[in-house]
Amino acid sequence: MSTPNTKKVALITGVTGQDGSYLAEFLLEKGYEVHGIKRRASLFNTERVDHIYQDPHEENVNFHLHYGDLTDTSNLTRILREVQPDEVYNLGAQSHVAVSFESPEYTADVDAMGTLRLLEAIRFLGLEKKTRFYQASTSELYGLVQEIPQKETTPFYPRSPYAVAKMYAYWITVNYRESYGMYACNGILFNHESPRRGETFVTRKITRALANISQGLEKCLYLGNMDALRDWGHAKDYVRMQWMMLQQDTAEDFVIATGKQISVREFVRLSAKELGITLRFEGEGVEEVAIVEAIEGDNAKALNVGDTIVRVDPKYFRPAEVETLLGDPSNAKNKLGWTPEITVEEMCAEMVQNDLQKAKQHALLKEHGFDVAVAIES
Ligand code: NDP
Ligand code: GDR
Repeated sequence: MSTPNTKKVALITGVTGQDGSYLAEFLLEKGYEVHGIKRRASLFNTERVDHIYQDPHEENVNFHLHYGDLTDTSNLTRILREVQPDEVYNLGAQSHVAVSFESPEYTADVDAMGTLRLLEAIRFLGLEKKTRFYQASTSELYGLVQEIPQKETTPFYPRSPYAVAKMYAYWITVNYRESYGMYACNGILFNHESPRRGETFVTRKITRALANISQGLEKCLYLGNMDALRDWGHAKDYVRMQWMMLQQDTAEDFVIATGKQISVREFVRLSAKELGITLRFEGEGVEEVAIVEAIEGDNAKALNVGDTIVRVDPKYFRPAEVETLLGDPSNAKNKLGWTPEITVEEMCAEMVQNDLQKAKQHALLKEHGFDVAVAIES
């Protein structure tokens, strides 16, 4: 006779992404049975979760992957029916703000309608009293900011197709909570990064490019708006909070942030410092450059004092920019006891060291005659 499953069951959309991978790890450690939805791709796309993969032929498997897509209602409904989750974390999204200007309709389909499809499938299956729902909302909702710092009550003013789509998702989550008594809530998360951050988001683009440049694999890093200010935290701290939000007596929306902000330029400076490089910034606007002023240690062996290693390329400017974001996490602190544990400096150092190790491996292969291509377009 088979024993009934007493473990809590979670379903994560976007499990192959940065947050999905950390959340899956976190929930497995808590003893959950974790199901994730992955998209079909022509190449393997499970790199971030390969280390927690469990062979389905083994016994006591707690991590399961299902093919699926947020644009596919019947697929989502079938997975929900099979999995019968206690908790759904909707992290799947076309999550790149700049790309949303290129693919606005697709972004709306996945980020806005995808959220509705999931909520409606939960309701259709009669799971609305059993299944708790977390929606990955975003500080991009504040866009053209109406108040500093931003908190749960600050009015929204989205500035991209991504943010507008996420605004629909935010309100449909609130609406299903109020209409059907579902435990459904929004985490309004400010930017959070890690060594697993996608390579085209600005922090990872910086740490990766500077590491490559330090080893002679690239010549120059091209950026857009270096004046942009962000409140950057670490993804590990933020997924913990996603789980906490689903463990309360009543569902509520929370801002998750560090309460500190720095500019993109400052993040470049911090990353360079971790490599032993002191940078001098010169010029303004599209003429701005960063020049190597001093080198310490032996990490930046491919560089010389006077080299220009950062320039501006206007192609990275956005049609509408979000210039400044700074969150007020006091509600999360007071009601849930959550505070971030990792500072932006520590996070930056971790990201640089991770990319430096990869760059050194590439450089070594190159030195020994192996032709390794380093993708640099971002
Ligand atoms: P990532 O871009 O790293 O991950 C996004 C995930 O969504 C990936 O697993 C991706 O799959 C998946 N996905 C994309 N399109 C679809 C689709 N059509 N159907 C199903 N899955 C899809 O994002 P993050 O992990 O950084 O962010 C997680 C969530 O939190 C996102 O919703 C994002 O918008 C939101 N958010 C992120 C913040 C941040 O700073 N990181 C801040 C605030 C909100 P694949 O791997 O195949 O591409
Ligand atoms: P963001 O993150 O748009 O805040 O969205 P991103 O790292 O892409 O940009 C942050 C800021 O840096 C400026 N910037 C550049 N950005 C990129 N990507 N590439 C560049 O070359 C560059 N140069 C300057 C941008 O203009 C911007 O001001 C992230 C995503 O994770 C969203 O899914 C999430 O909702 C928000 O954070 C909170």
